Amino acid sequence: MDIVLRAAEKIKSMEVRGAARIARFAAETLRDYALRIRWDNFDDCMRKAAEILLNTRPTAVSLYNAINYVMSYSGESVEEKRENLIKRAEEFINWVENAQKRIGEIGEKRIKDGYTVMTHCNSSAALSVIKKAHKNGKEIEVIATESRPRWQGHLTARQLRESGIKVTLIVDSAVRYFINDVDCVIVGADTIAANGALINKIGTSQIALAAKEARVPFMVAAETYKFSPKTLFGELVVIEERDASEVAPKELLDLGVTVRNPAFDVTPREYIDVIITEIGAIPPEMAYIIITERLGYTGIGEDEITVDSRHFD
Ligand code: RI2
Repeated sequence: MDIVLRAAEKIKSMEVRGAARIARFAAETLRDYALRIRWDNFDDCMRKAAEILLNTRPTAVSLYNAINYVMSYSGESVEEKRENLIKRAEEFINWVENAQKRIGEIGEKRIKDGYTVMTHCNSSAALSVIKKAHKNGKEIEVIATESRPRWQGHLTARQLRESGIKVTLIVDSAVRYFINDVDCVIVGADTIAANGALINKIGTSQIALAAKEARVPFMVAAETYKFSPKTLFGELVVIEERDASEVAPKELLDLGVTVRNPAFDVTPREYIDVIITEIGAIPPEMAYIIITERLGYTGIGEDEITVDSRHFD
C-alpha cells in the first residue's frame, strides 16, 4: 500500500498537480498497485487504494472519473481482474494523451494570427491550444496571470517561453487593466458541471466577468473526463479550501487574522463562449449530453450513478 500512500501524498501536497495530471497519475498508481497484489482479496485491496486516492483533492472530477474508469474492471479470477484493470488504466492514460493533442488541434483554429491570448493558472489543455497555434506559424502573444497563492502562472510563463512564445506575466488583480489588449481568454477546467458551469482555479470567474464586460471571447479547454456525472442530479462541486499558510505569514496568523484560501471558483455558463473538447468545440449547454452520451452515465432515478463500460481512445 506504500506506493498508494506516497502517490496520495504527492497529489495532496500538489507535487503532482493539474486536473489531467492527477487523473493520469491516479490511473498509473492503480495499475502499478494492481501488479503488486499477491493476495486473493484483490477487490478489497483495489477498493481501498481507490478510496485513498479519491480522498486527496476534492474538486477536480478528472480524478473521480479516472478512478471510476479504472475500477470498472471485470473478470472471474484475480489474474483476469488484474489484466482487465491494467488494460483499463492504459486506456485512460491514452485517453489523456490523445485528448490533449486533439484539443490543441481543434482549439488552435480559434486563435488567429496576431492574437494576444490571456490565460490563468497552468492548464495543460489550454497550453496545448496556444502551443499548437504557435507551431502552426501564428504570431501570438500570451498574457499569463501569476495565479496566487501557488504561482502556477510562473510554470505557464516558463513553458511558453521554452516553446518560443512571447509572454507577459501580470498579477491576478491586473486582469481588468489589460483585458482590452486581449483578443481571447483561454483557461482549463478542473470540473464542468452538468449545467455547463466551469470550476477552475480561483480567479477564473473574475476573468470571465472582465472578459464579458469587454466583449472578449472566453474559451475553456477541457477533456471530456473533466465533465462531472456527480452533478447530473444537482450535487454541488466541493470547492477545496487549502491551508492558510499558503496565503499569510505566521505572524499574521498568530495575531488571529482569519484567512480563507479557496483553490477554485465557479464561472456560470453564461460567461463561457465555447468549450474545446477532444470531440469538438461545444457550447456549455451541451455539458449534459457529454456526461450522458459520451461518458455513458445513465443512472437517472437510481441511488447510485452507474457507468457503462464503453472504451475511449
Ligand atoms: P489541466 C489546475 O488545478 C488548474 O486549476 C488548471 O486550470 C486545471 O487544474 C486544469 O489543468 P491545480 O491542480 O488538466 O493547479 O488542463 O489546483 O492541466
